[in-house]
This record gives sequence, structure tokens and C-alpha cells, in this order.
Amino acid sequence: RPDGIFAAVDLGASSGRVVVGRVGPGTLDPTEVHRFANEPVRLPSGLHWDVLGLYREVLRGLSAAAAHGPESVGIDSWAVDYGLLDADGALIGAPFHYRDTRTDTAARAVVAQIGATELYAANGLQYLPFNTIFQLAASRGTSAVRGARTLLLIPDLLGYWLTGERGAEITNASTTGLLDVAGRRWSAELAETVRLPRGLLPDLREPGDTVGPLLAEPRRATGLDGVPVVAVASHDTASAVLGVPAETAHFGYLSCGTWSLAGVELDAPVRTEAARAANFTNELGAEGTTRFLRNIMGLWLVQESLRTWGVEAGALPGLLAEAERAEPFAAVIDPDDPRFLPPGDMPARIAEFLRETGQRPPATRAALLRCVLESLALAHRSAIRSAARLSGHRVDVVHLVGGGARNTLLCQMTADALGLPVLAGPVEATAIGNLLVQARAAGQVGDRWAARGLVADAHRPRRFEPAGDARAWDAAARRIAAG
Ligand code: LFR
Repeated sequence: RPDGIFAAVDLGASSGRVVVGRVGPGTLDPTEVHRFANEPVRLPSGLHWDVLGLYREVLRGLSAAAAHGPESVGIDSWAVDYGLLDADGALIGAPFHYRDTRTDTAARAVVAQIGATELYAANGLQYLPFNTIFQLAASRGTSAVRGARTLLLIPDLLGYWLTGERGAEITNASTTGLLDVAGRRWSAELAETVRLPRGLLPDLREPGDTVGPLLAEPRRATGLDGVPVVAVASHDTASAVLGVPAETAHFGYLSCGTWSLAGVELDAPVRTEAARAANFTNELGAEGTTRFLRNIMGLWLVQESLRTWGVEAGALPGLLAEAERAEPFAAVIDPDDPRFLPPGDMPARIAEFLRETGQRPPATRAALLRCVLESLALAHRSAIRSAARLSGHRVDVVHLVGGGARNTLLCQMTADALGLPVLAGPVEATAIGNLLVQARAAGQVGDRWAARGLVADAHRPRRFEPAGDARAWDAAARRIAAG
């Protein structure tokens, strides 16, 4: 058949969606059939995901998808977090949220024990306190870990509930810190260091591998019959990078949602001392690629400010219009200051940062928003430039995908700060990347360049040319470096 229909489950940190799309030569038409909120829950034990609620919404979404007659189902989500299964295959407790603060001390202890350079040589990963290896070190000796027989990352956990099959999809596994990134296999040494129970990490899967047919109960609940789950690039960022409508290899990307993931696509990891010192990560991508990137705190700063103010997301366009008229470069923050990571009063933390660095906190919400967006644009500039310099990979154009592509002020500021054209969209690059891996596995699309050509035709990105005074951005960058 010339084309096929696929269902993508895409779970982000604040919302999830199920998208159905027909993919084939000249065809790519993703349609959202179900969307739901993803709200964490605070328990006495810490901050957790409502993973049962998510699974219920996945089933609802798949039953809405069933009417479209998909050939297969793929699941992607945010990275690093996991569920633990006991000897009977039952979930032990509620999975922790990566913004839970229990890991800080344990993370530092693991780095001290292994050595930052040695750890980076093995796993190629940037230091983020919530990397799976650090979460497991923080939970070492708990009854949950002692009783665990299998660890499943979130998309693999949902896939297990749908099919009964266990495994670890490799793009997401590469964010755990437990993978030997060059060898593309679990590192026995690293597992030993954090004293993981033997056999906890299941066999690796590649994007495109079949996970399995649906079990009887999810088949009944969704009405999907004879439709397998297929492993996609199950780390959402890996799917997003595949879904970039790039037409040249000389592109940089900004996957811009709750986080901004800024980097380049490479053939192999770069594990130099300079890359480590700049906190660049080598996560794995579709088709054996390496995503050489850095995490930037992203629109979380905006989302959490709106939540603190009690302002609905619907009010954002109005605030952004005001921010556009606010005074430029009145204040700049380092968005990656660790104090911004946990949930809580974001405007207060921003004001605190500004006072500590001798700056005046903004007087209005719009001014605060302007400060955040300019600071993100500066962080985008620094990360894209560093990615190019550290990897030797030339960047002529930057693709900005994800929800941030709707934020035209951020897109324009990013182009201005970088002095490069920014091509914005698609907003749903992640769900598209998920569909594309399934279509490739079914033989309906060729390699990633053919796939990206389809995306470019179906979703012409919006182009932002650099404008304005480049020197003002240089001066602001110096200010933040000095702060
Ligand atoms: C983006 C993302 C990032 C990862 C962070 C935490 O949604 O997957 O790539 O570092 O969430 O899992």
C-alpha cells in the first residue's frame, strides 16, 4: 500500500496527546484525537507522576484513534523517569517526577565516587541531578528498589501494560546515565556502582522494533484489533529532532516546550573534556544518530510563573503583546540556575536572582515575561554556538519546534540573538517524529531525510530573519556571563 495510518501517543510534562496520521509518499496529515492534562501529585514521599491516570487517558485516546484504523501504535514521553516492577510484574509505588528534589546529594556523591570525567567518558551525559542513575542512587536500599525486578522507563511501562512485553527503547535508555553510549549497550560497571539489583535493566530495543500485540484487556478497552505497539524514538526529544523539517545537514535545533533542548545532530558522540565542561549531552537519536545538546530550563519558567499568578494559559498572548512593548534588556537571568528547577513561586525566585546580581526586579508581569524570554534567547544563542564549536558541525539555520514555535516573540528574539534565520514549526514535531518511525518500520517512508522532506512539505516552517541591533545582544550576553 502506498501509505499507512499510525497512532502516536506523546506524553509531555504538562500535557499528553494521541495523534493519528496518514503517512506515505507526499502524505503527512497528523490529527489530534485526544488531549489531556498531565498533573503531578505531591505525596509524603515526594513529587510523583499520576501514571495510572496517564494510562487511562492513553486508553481513551487509543479508542478515539481506533475509528481511524491505525496499523500500529507508538509511545513517546519525557525522559529519565521510570516505574519499578516486582517479581509478579506489578508496579511498585508511583513513579517519581524528575523535579522531585530527593536526588541532589546522591547525584553529587555518585559523581565524586566515579569521577566526572570517567562518568562522562562512559555515558556521555550532561550533569542533571535527575538523571536516572542519580535517582536510583538516591533510592538505594529502599524497599522499592530492593523489591524491584525490572525497571521500565515511562513509555516502556505503558507499552508493557498494553502488551505484557518488557524492554528498554534505546533513545530513552540513553538518558538514564546507565548506558555505555559508544557501545550502545547497558554498562555493567555503572549499574554496579549504584548497586542496581542484577537484571533490573531489560533488553534494549531499537526504534522500529515491534513491542508486541495488545493484550486482551487493552484490546477490549480500545477496540483496536490486530494492531501492534511499535517502539519509536521513545524519548520525546529524539522524536522531535526526527520531526524537524530540515533540508540541510547544517541545521541546529531548538526543541522548545517545557524545556528548550538546543543542539545539533551528529553521527557519533563527542566526549571531549570541553564538551563535558560545557555540560553537553550525547543522547541517542533515530537511525543511530547522536543528539549533541544541552538542556535549557525553557518555557517552564513561563508556565510556572503563570501558575503562580493564577493566570490561565489563554491569557498568555495578551501578556506577550505587552512584553513586546516592554523595555528591552531591563534585566537578565541565567535560566539554568538550579533554583528554578523545582515547582514553586517562580516570579519570587526570579526576583531573588535579580537582586543577588544587582538588578532591579521587573515591576510588571509583562516586564518579567520579557526578562525571561530575552534570557532564554540568550541561552539559545550560547547553546547553539557551543554545540557548533564543540562538535565542529556548521550551523546555517536553526529549527525551532514544539509549543515554543507559537511564541513569535521568542522566535524573533532567538533569531536576533543568534544572528541566524530561525525556522519555526511544526508545533507537533514530537508526535510527527513518532508517526514517522512507525511509517518507516512499515516501509511507507524512507530514511530520516526523506521523512523530513515530508514534514517540510506538509508544514512549511515560518521564517524569522535576524534583525535589530546585534551589539545589544552581545552586551546582554556579557552581562549574564559576568553576573
Ligand atoms: C523534554 C525532556 C528532556 C529531558 C527532560 C526530562 O520533554 O524529555 O529531553 O531532559 O524532558 O525528562
